[in-house]
Amino acid sequence: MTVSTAHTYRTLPLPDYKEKPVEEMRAGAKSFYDEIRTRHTVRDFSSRPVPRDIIETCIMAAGTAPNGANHQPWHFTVIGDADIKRQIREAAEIEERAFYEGRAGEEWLKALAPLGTDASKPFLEEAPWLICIFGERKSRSADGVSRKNYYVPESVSIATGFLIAALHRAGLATLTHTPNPMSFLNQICGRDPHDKPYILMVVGYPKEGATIPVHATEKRPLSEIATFL
Ligand code: IYR
Repeated sequence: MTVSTAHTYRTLPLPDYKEKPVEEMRAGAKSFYDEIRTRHTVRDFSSRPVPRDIIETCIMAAGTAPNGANHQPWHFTVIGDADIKRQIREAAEIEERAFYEGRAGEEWLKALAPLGTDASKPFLEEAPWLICIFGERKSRSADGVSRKNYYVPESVSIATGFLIAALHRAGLATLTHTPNPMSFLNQICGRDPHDKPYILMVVGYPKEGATIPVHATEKRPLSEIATFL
């Protein structure tokens, strides 16, 4: 079988890598850790507005994530409109009620007990921005031809990590919300039924007096999460 490649393979010199002295590397690693460890998932959001351009820049950061075949199989639908947020809250709470009233099963509900979550999701209306993150199972190449995407869950998850880190760096709080199932988001966001909603990211300032569960601050030690061979 002959495989024809639509694109020629071209290269350019690594454009922006700059080696750092080891001490600077160490300091860089430490300062990133010190910054990211101050990120906490927040569930009490203020309704104070957040400028749209900050969200746009954070999404551009997410869009640089490594991904399958560089198809960039993601789409971020950003919702600031109060009416659409209300629709999302209503639809999400229907699913959440079914979840907490039994669909989750006993073991799952027991695992969630230390987080204190329940079916009520006021933050879906209170936070200034909701970002619905979709994975595109198919997309279009530059010449408009439909093509399959690869490693969609991995790509979307990595981009989501970048997005959370970018929003945190900007000084914003986030909640990685996952109503289950969340296919109602395709309809509300006007996305193709092939697109899969992965996460509904809630973004804004924490409400004054916001709290977090102690359980969420208990991080496993390095010796447990890493093995060096
Ligand atoms: N989607 C539900 C339940 C939930 C599930 C897990 I796993 C969490 O870490 C947190 C919540 C909700 O948002 O309440």
